[in-house]
Parts: sequence; structure tokens; C-alpha cells
Amino acid sequence: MAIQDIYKAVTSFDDKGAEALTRAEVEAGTAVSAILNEGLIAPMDEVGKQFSEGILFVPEMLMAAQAMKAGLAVLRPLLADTDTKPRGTIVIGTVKGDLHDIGKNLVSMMMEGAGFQVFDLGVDVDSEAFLKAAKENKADIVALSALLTTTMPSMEQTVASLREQGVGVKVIIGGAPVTQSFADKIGAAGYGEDAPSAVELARKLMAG
Ligand code: B1M
Repeated sequence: MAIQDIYKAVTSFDDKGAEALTRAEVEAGTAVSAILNEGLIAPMDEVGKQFSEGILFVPEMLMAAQAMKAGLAVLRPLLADTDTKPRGTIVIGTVKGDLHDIGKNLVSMMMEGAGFQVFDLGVDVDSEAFLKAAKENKADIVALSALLTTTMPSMEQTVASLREQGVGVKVIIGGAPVTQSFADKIGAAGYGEDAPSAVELARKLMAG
């Protein structure tokens, strides 16, 4: 039994295995941070890379994310007791008027897998709710998803509202109809084409 077995369980979409192996590794006394970084986060980086290269597709990414989450559920209560600090805090949601959540959930899970603390507000989230959650949770990043051209203006409204209220968070956006030029136009800090690039972007923004 080794951390590499957890890594393999995630990359082979085995949620029961990921959970059982994570539990066994914890019981064996392995450092929680090592299990998290090498057993659960590292395989998601690999899955994200293979997705970008066209080797894996959305269903596989979702299955790997589920396996990662099964392992993460074992670690979550222990993380607060260790020196494992989250990489940053993210408030995420699908914007007002929009009920699509598969891509947003994927981004949310990958962010969690990458070591961020994630507050997922769900779908049809208005700018006030993003504002409130960003303040309450001292978010570093607010992540907005939209799948409809008709709901893209909700992104603009949310960016404007966060700016008007002086909440010093960085806003990142994504979703099928969204583009980098739209992100530039509305003053978002960045655009992620897919879940792995959203994670990469969030990491860069946290690095300054
Ligand atoms: Co809807 N729908 N839908 N739909 N739906 C689309 C988006 C559409 C393109 C279909 C079409 O006409 N070809 C079209 C939008 C047209 C447009 O505006 N340009 C459309 C429409 C019109 C509608 C309704 C209006 C239909 C109707 O009722 N007449 C309605 C709207 C409801 C509403 O939201 N108010 C509607 C409803 C639905 C369902 C409820 C049936 C269902 C959603 C179920 C759910 O999400 N729980 C649904 C679905 C499934 C789709 C399609 C088929 C698939 C979307 C999806 O989940 N893709 C979609 C057509 C399509 O895309 N092929 C369609 C998989 C997902 C993993 O990809 O969400 O793009 P995606 O996420 C990607 C990236 O975009 C990115 O990362 C993910 C991958 O790594 N990403 C981010 C997403 N969010 C990000 C945030 C980031 C960064 C990256 O940073 C913050």
C-alpha cells in the first residue's frame, strides 16, 4: 500500500478504491498533506493535462474528479487539524438566469482537487449573492460560469457590482459562449477555456 495506489485509483476512476486507500494511508500514519498533494491533487493535474491534450474527455474528467472527491472526503475533517493551508479561497457559481451546472461543477471539483477552499453557490446566482459570499468568506477569487449568451450580461453586472462595492477579489469567468475578449471587455481578471485552464489561471492569480 502506498500513496501511488491512491494516485492510480483516481486516474482509473475508482472512487471506492480512492476512499479505502486514503483511509488506509491515514490509518498508517502518513502525513495528510502528502496524501492530499501526491495522492489526490497530482493525479488531477495529470488528468487535466491529458484533457488538454485530447487524450481524456469530459466524462473521464468527471469520473476522476468523483474519485478524487471520495478521497478528499476522508481527509477533509483532518485538514483543519494540520498545517495544510488552502491555496486560496474561491467563491464559484453559475450566474443569474442560468441553470447549467455540469461545467461549473467540474471547475469547482478541480479547484478543490488543486487545494483551493471552494464555496459553491450553485446555479442562478445573482450579483448580490456573489458579493455577500465573497465578503463573508474573504474570497481571493470569484469564479463565474455561464452557458447561455443571454446570461453573459449577468457576468458583467457581477464584475461591476464587486468593483463598485470595493471588494478586492479577482473575478475569473468561463463557459461555452465566453471568450477572452469578453473577459477583457467586462474587466474580469481572466478567462478559463476549460476546468484545467481555470485551475491554472487561479494558481497564477494567487501567485500574484
Ligand atoms: Co442547455 N443550452 N439550455 N441545457 N445545454 C446549451 C448551452 C446550448 C448551447 C444548446 C444548443 O442550443 N446547442 C444552448 C445555448 C445557446 C446559447 O445561448 N448560445 C442551450 C439552451 C438554449 C438551453 C435552454 C434555453 C433550452 C430551452 O429551455 N429552450 C435552457 C436554459 C435553461 C437555463 O439555464 N435557464 C437549457 C437547459 C438545459 C438543461 C437543463 C436541459 C441541461 C443542463 C443540465 C445541467 O447543467 N444540470 C442543458 C444542457 C445539458 C446543455 C448542453 C447540451 C450541454 C452543456 C454541458 O453540460 N456541457 C449544451 C450544449 C453543448 O454545450 N453542447 C446546452 C458539458 C460541460 C462539461 O461543458 O458547461 O461548457 P461546459 O463547461 C466547460 C467549459 O465551458 C468550461 O469548463 C468546462 C469543461 O472543462 N467552463 C468554465 C464552464 N464554466 C466555467 C467557469 C470557469 C472556467 C471554465 O471559470 C470560472
